[in-house]
Formats: sequence, C-alpha cells, structure tokens
Amino acid sequence: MSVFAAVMTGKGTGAIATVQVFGDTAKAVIKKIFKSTGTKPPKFKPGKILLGTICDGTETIDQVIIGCEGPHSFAINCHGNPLIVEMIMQLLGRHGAKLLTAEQLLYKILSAEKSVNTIALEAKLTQPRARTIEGTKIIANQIDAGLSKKIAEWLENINALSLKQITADAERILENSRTAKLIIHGCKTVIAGPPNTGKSTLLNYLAGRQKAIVTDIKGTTRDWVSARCQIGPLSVELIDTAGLDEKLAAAPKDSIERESQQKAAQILEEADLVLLVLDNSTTSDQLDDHLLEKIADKKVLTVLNKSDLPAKLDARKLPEILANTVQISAKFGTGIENLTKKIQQLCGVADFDLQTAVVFTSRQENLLHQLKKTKSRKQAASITTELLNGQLRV
Ligand SMILES: Nc1nc2c(ncn2[C@@H]2O[C@H](COP(=O)(O)OP(=O)(O)OP(=O)(O)O)[C@@H](O)[C@H]2O)c(=O)[nH]1
Ligand SMILES: [Mg+2]
Repeated sequence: MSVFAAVMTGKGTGAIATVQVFGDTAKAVIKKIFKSTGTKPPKFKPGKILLGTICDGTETIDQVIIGCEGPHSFAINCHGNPLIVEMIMQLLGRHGAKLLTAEQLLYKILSAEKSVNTIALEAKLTQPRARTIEGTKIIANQIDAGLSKKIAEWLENINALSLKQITADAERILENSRTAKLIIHGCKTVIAGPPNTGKSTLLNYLAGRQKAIVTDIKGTTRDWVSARCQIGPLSVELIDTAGLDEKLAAAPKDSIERESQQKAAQILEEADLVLLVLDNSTTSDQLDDHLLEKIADKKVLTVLNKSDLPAKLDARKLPEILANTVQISAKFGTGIENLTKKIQQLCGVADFDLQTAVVFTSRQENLLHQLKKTKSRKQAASITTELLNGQLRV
C-alpha cells in the first residue's frame, strides 16, 4: 500500500500548478481531501475530470480540477500560487503520501508500465529537459528508431558481426552524441577577444536587447554577461567576457582587472564554441599567445567585426586555428545570417539527422565507451542487453 505525490509544474508562480498523486491507495487519499462541487458523490473513473475543492478538515485550501488519469493516477490542477501548492503537498504528506520530485514520480509511473525498456524510460525522463524542439525529437526517436533500432540490430546479428564493426558503430554513435548533446542541452558559446573589438555589441545584437554595456573605452566589460538565443536547432547560451589582455591579466593581485581576466579565462575553458571577435578596422597585432593557447582545442569561429569601416586587418596572416572567419558589423547587423550559418556548420548541426542513433544519458554513454573497448562478442552482447534493460538511475 503506497501513495506518492509530486509537483509536476515548474517552480515559481504560474497560472495553474499540477500536483500528481500516484499509487495503489491514491484514490483513497484523494477521497479524504477532495470535496466535489454538486450534490452527488464524485466518481473517480479514468478519463473523468472533477471540479471541487481541496479541504483540510473544515478549511478550504483551493478550488481545483482533478483529472482521473488512471485507476491509480490523479492530477490535481490547482491555482499556481506556490503557497497553495505547498499547502496541498503538506496535506497529502499528512495523509501518508511520500513526497517526491517530479522526476522521481515520473519514474515510478513509467516503471509501473512493465513493457517499457530502460531507453524509453530515460527518454521520457530526459525529454522535458531538452532545450529545443529538435532536442526533444532526437530523444523521442531513440525509443523506436535510433539507439533502440541499433541495439536490436546488434543483438540479432551478434554472431555475424565482427568486433571491429561493433567498435566502429559505438565510436560513430559517441561522435554523433556529442553533436546531439549541443542540440539537446544547448551550446555554451563564449564571445572572446581583445578589448574594444565589439564583443558586447555582438551579444546585444544576437540577444535582441541591450544586455551588455557598450562604450568605446577598452575594458568596459569586467563581469561576464550572458543571454540566450536560438540559432537553428541550437539553444545558444552566449557569454560575453572581459577582453583577454596579457597586461590586464598581470594586474596586481585582487584587482578588478585581474579577477575579471581570471573569470574570463575560466569561462573560456568550459566553452563548447568560441566566437573570437577581432576588429577588422585595425592593423595592430590584436592577439596575444595567452588567448590563442586558451582556445587551441576549441571550436573557434573568428568574427571580423566592424566591416562597415575600411578594412585594415589581413585575414591571411591569422594563425591556422583562426582560419574559419566571417565578416560582420555587429553595430549595423550586417553579415549576421552568414555568422549563424557558420555557427551551425561548425557545431555539425546544419544537416544533423534527428533519427540518428545517439546516447543521451551518462549511463548510456558509459556503456557505449565500454562497448567501444569490448574484447569479445559475448561481452558485447551483455553490454548491449544492459543498455536496453539495465537499472535506471534517477
Ligand atoms: N563602426 C563600428 N563600431 C562598432 C562595431 N561594433 C562595436 N563597435 C564600437 O566599438 C566600441 C567597443 O564596443 P564594445 O561592444 O563595447 O566592445 P567590447 O569588445 O565589448 O569591449 P570590452 O568590453 O572593453 O572588451 C563601441 O564604441 C562600439 O559602438 C561595428 O560593427 N562597427
Ligand atoms: Mg564588452
């Protein structure tokens, strides 16, 4: 005999919130706290919607609509004030419900469906966290196509497949998963470059609003500023940092300059993509080795800004790592379409097939790494079976 409850809607104030109650005694608990509108006693039949109030003894907490989603599953749709939601959760707790997170409850509900395999469970749990529609599609496609199909193929042909083929398959899936990850979870894009090149102007343009302060004084941005924008199937988190400068980095310890240089360098390390902004209208040597070192192993797009002014920078003299260039004027918004196209190409999402087999949880990823190193078909079959039916971690 058990009953579980969780708030399924996001934190904070909303118009409506949903509290899900699930378990073999869920109906009995709901009956104790719900008074239906009208004279007849409520019929908790699956598929029915009931209007009434949630009451704590004689005290009314809120007028609600209860959706009877199954014999053991009920959705209490109440007003979105977090205080009301909290009171309903406390009341359910006092009536014996174990209070869970939305994810934990979803796991309980899904695991009750005996026919669902682990990949399908993980897909349903991960889908709500995807940042783009394309991301949700990639995950959904792994249930019947993508990864599940690949696993079925492996298991069916395990004796005919060579280990070389299996490891090559695993490697390709891991490679595609890195691209899928950017679409599912977003792409951390750092706008870096020397001071005064137009980094903040670019952030403001892409974000569609004045997020960062723009001036013609070098070193205007000290603290980092971030904004989100959508570029094709990518949800891009843009981070504008202080212009990296060796002299500023050597400023006295605890000075604002030094702190902001250190923070900028740290943010740069975590970047999926770097937009290195240079001023196309100056000849001076804008780059220092310090910056080039930091971006050596990153995806880098060199943005030659201020293209509205006479060009003085010779792009052919740029180091190899900065060879992928695009000309824009962040101030006037020219060349931006080209910039977004190049970002998608560089991230490999321009023509990414959403049906491709990918892994989308750390459990799956670990197993794929094991599969890549497998030494026998027997081991490969066992890893593959584990991938499909292994224990879920929530
Ligand atoms: N002509 C022209 N000026 C630009 C362009 N983009 C930025 N600027 C100007 O360049 C100056 C510096 O711009 P910011 O966006 O503050 O530069 P930043 O790289 O963020 O500078 P720091 O934060 O100091 O590192 C400002 O006067 C901008 O108006 C452009 O495309 N064309
Ligand atoms: Mg700035």
